[in-house]
Amino acid sequence: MNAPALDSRRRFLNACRAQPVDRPPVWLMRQAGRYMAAYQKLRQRYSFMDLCKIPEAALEVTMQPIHAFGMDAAIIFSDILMPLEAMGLPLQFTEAGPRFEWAVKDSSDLSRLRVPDAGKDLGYVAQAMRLVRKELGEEKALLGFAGSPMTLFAYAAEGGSSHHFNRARAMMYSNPDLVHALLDRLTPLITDHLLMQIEAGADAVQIFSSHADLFPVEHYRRFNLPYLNAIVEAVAKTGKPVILFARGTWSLLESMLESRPQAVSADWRVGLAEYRAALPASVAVQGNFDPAMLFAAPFRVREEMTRAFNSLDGDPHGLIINLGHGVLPGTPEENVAEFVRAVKEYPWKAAGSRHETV
Ligand code: 1CP
Repeated sequence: MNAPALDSRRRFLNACRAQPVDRPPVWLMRQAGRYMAAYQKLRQRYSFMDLCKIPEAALEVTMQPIHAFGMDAAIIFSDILMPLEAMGLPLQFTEAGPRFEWAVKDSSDLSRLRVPDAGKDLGYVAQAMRLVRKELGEEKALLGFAGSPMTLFAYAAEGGSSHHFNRARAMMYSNPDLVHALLDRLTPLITDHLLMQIEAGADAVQIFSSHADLFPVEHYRRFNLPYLNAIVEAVAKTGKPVILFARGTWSLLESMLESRPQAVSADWRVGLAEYRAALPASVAVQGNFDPAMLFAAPFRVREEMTRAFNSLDGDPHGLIINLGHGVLPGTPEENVAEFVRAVKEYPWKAAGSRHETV
């Protein structure tokens, strides 16, 4: 017997809490953005920063993929780097990625940073969130997000985007006190930013430890874990689920679980069935298809996804379907449509309780 159909919001929240669902919810990291023609069109009129800071523009971009593809959840259009800009690091988004006017290199740079007020300096995110909440209605889920302390530190130390974050990695050895001092400044701001988004209507939040795989696990434990734990603990008091993303998920899994997220967002290197077997039954897994898969023909996308769902015995429990990282620029929109349809049309098993791993 099939479980009664749920609305997207209930389905998403049940999935985060590993409670019964009719099918897993589906959304994609970076579901709004450069691969969409509608986004490109808006970008001719607005800079990326304007799209983030003008609430009506952020509303429009946030809704574009929902209208086009019908995901179960929307994610507010913004960027993890906005809190750094609010701290006084002027930010530009160039063809080569984000660039700050200056980088944090020593303690005198640290003293140049402002102590922002999330409500005031990032208030445009909350305003956009309220607009999206209204437009989405009661039946779709809305996600807020932030970068993890270590991720924001890495961008601040590097002065922008980087392949290997060599300067950030070096600083962890050469000046750990400075790193901790910056993390101490970032943590309350990230916490307030997430709490503000929840107050403005987010049903859940995702924290991105995007480049965690570049750092030794020991450094994740020293320079991310305690700060992340404080953030997750503060969010937990609101009762809203936290989804924790880290690239390099499999090697970080034990440490990630120590932060007690409701869901772990996994990259694509290890299969969903392995994650399900490795995670406690109360923790959901989100993911984890290779973004490059979306460059194959639609029938291959469907085939790959069906194979992965079969490997889970069609059991939808504790599962949020997503990519293992963001949608890549140049991805055919038709394949994003197929990705969402493949989840909706798969013959999922009736809701039951997830098997305990032994
Ligand atoms: O139009 C443009 O050229 C801007 C491209 C763009 C977009 C669409 C950037 C610059 N950021 C975003 C939006 C964005 N960024 C969202 C929006 C909501 C959605 O997912 O639909 C989110 C959640 C992010 C998060 C983000 N920004 C992360 C974490 C996720 C990840 O990819 O690991 C990171 C690392 C960033 C930094 C950033 N901002 C922009 C780019 C291209 C990058 C990453 C790459 C780099 O370091 O060069």
